[in-house]
Amino acid sequence: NESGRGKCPVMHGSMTAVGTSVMDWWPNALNLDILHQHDTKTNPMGPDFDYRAELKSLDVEALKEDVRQCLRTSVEWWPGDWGSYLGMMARVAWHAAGSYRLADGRGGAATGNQRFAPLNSWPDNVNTDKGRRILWPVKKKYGNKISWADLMVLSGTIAYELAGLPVYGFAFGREDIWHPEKDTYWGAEKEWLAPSDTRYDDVSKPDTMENPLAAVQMGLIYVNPEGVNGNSDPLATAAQMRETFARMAMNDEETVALTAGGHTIGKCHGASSADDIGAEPEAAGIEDQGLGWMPKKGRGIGRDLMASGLEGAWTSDPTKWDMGYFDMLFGHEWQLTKSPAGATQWTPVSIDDANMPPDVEDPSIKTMPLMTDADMALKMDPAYRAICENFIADPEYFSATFAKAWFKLTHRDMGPKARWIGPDVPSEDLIWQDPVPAGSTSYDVEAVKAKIAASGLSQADMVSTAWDSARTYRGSDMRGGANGARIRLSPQKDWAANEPDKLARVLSVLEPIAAEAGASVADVIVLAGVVGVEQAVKAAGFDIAVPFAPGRGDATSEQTDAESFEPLEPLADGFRNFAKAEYVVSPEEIMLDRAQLLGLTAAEMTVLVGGLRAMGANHGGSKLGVFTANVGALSTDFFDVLTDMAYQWVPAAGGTYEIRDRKSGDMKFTASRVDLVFGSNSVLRAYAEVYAQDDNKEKFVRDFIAAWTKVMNADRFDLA
Ligand code: HEB
Repeated sequence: NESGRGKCPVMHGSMTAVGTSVMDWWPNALNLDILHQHDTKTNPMGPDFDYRAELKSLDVEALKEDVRQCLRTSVEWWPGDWGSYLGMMARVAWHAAGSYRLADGRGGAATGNQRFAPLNSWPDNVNTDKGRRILWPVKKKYGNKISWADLMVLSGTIAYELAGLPVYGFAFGREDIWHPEKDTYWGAEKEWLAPSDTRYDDVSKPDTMENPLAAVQMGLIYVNPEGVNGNSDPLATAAQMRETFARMAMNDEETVALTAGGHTIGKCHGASSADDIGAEPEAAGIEDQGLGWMPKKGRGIGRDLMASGLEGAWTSDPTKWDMGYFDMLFGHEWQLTKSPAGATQWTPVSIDDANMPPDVEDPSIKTMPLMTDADMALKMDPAYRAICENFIADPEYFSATFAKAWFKLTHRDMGPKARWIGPDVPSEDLIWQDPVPAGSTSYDVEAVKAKIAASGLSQADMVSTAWDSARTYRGSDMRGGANGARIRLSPQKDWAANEPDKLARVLSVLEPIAAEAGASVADVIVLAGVVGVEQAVKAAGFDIAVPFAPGRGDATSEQTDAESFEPLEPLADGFRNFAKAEYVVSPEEIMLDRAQLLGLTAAEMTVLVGGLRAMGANHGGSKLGVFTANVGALSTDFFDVLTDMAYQWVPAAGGTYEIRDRKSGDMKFTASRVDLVFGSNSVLRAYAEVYAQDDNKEKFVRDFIAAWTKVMNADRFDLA
C-alpha cells in the first residue's frame, strides 16, 4: 500500500513503542505479572530442556582450561589490563552475586539476570557488559552445557585462581532466565544514584534503610565508593558497609576479607570524563550492539578507560594474589584527592617507585595507587582495623577466609547442597546451606496416617501446621520449607504467624508418633496435612488421594543459623488471613509476594485460598473469609459466595468487610481484603468464576491437591 507510507505500519504490536502498559493506567490495581514470569514461551530451550542433566555431560576440566585461556588472552577491541581480565571477571562475578539480599532472598548470581535490565545497565555495573562479551566465545563453544549464570561465577573464581588464590570450591547448577525479572524491588527512586536519603529514614543511621534493599543508592551494588552521598567519611562509609553486608548475611570478618581480597586484584577506571562515554546498554544506540558506556571521545581503552570514574590500582602487583593490599593501605598515609574524571578518592601522601602499580599497557611506567572511601573504612573503623591486623599477622588465614567468603558470596542463593553439581563441590557442610540430614523412607506411611487421624488433632490443626511448616519456602534463594522441620526450632517456633501455643500442642502429639514410627517429624507434619486434606476431600464427596513423598529429615539447632532465619518470618500470610501488624503495603500485595516466592501461579494462589478457607485454617480460628456452613469440606462455597449477587459487601471496622444479604440486609459472613480481592480484581475474579462454576467442583478438589502438594514438596530437591 504505497499511499500508506508514513503512517504507523504497526497495527497490533504498537504497544511496544508506546511505553505505557495497560496496567500503568491503574497503578493501585494488583498486578499479577510477577506470578507469571519465566514462562515456557520466553524460554527458547523448550520444556524438555534440563540444564542439570546437560551439566552431567559437561567436560568441566576442558571448560576451565578454556576460561583460563580466555582470561589470559587480551582482545584488541577491549584490551585487558596488564594483558588479562582477572580484575574484570572477578568484578563481573562479584556484581552478579552481590545483588543478593537476605530479606527476601532475591537478587544474586543464580539466574544470569546481569544479562538483562535493569542490572545490565546499572551505573555500578559499568563494563560488566564487556566482561560477558569477552566470555562469549567460551559460552558459544560449550553452548547448552553451561549457563551464563554459571559461566560468570566460574570466570570470577578462575580469575582468583589464576592470581594464585587457593580456591575453596565451585558448584555448577545456576539456570538462566530469559527476560528481566519483575519481582525484584530495587527501590522506588526514579533517578540513577539518587541521594541515599530517599531510602533511609535517617541516612546517618544505616539500619533505617528501607527493607529489603541492601545497597545505599539506586544502581549501586553496595556502598558509594566516594563516601556517603559522595562525601568522603570513612567511618560513615564503614557503618553503611556493615549494614549492607549484613543484609546479605556477611559478618565483619567476611566483609573485610571480601573487600581487601576483592581489591587485591584489578583496578579502578577513571582516566577521562563521564561525558566521553556513551549511554548504558539499554539506552545505547543500535550500532553499539548491546554494549554500553562505549568510548565516544578519545581512545577510551587501556590506560584511557573510563568506568566508575575513580582511577588507580590498590596494589603494586594487581594480577597477583598476595598481601599487597594491606601493604599499600597500612604502609602509607592517605589524603583526599580527585581522579582525572573528578571523582573523590584517596592517594598516598608519599610513595616509593617500587610500590607503585604499573601502567596497564606499559609496565615500565609507574602509576599512583588509590583507595576508595570503602577501602579507607577498613583502616579507620576500629573493628575492621582489628580484623585487618589479624589478617596481616596471618596471611594464610586471610587467604582461607577470603576463599570461603567468596564461595559463600557466589553460592549463597543456590539453595541446599543437593542442588550443587560438579567435581569441585566442597565436601564440608556449611551452616549457611541450611543443611538437612536425609530422613527415612522405609517406615509404614499408612500406619502413621492412621495414628495421626486417631490422635485427636482437629483438621484445622493438621492443615494449618503443615502449611506453616512449608510456607517459609522461597524460590528466590531456595531456603525455608518443610524439610528439616525447623518450625520446631528457634526462631520459628515462637513466630506469631505460627501460633506458638497451638504449634507446641500439635508438635507434642506428632513428635511421639514420628519417633515411634522411625519417621522424621518433618514428614509427620506434612503427613498430618495429608490426613487433614483427605478428610476435607471426603467430606466434599470425593475419593481422591493426596500424594505424599517420604524422606524429609529433621535439622538440629546446631545445623541452623537462627539469625539468618529471622527474615523468613511471615509478617502476614493471606493464605491464613494473618497479619502481625498493619503495614503500608496492602495485605493482598503481601500475599502476592508470598505466592511468588512459593512459585505459585495466580490460579494456584486462588485455589489454595479458597480451599484453606473451606477447611477453616485461618490464623487464630478467625472466621474471615470462611463463607460456608460446612467448614471442613473441600467445597467451592468460598467462590460461590464471592460471585453471588445475592450478597453485598460492606466495609466494616479494622479493614474488614461484612457480607450481607442484599434483600434482608442480614449479615451472613465477614471477610478481609485478601478474601475480597478474589472478587474485585478482574484477573483473580476470572479464576474465582472458574471454581464457582457448577461443573468444576471436582476440578477444584484436584487443583487444590496439586497446588497443596507443590507447596509441601517445594524444597524436595532430593526427589529430582
Ligand atoms: Fe570493588 C573494582 C568499589 C567491594 C572486587 N570496586 C572496583 C571499583 C570500585 C569498587 C569503584 C572500580 C570499578 C572500575 O572499573 O572503575 N568495591 C567497591 C566498593 C565495595 C567493593 C565501594 C564495597 C565495600 N570489590 C568489592 C568486593 C569485591 C570487589 C567485595 C570482591 C570480593 N572491585 C573488585 C574487583 C575490581 C573492583 C576485582 C577490579 C575490576 C577491574 O579490574 O576491572
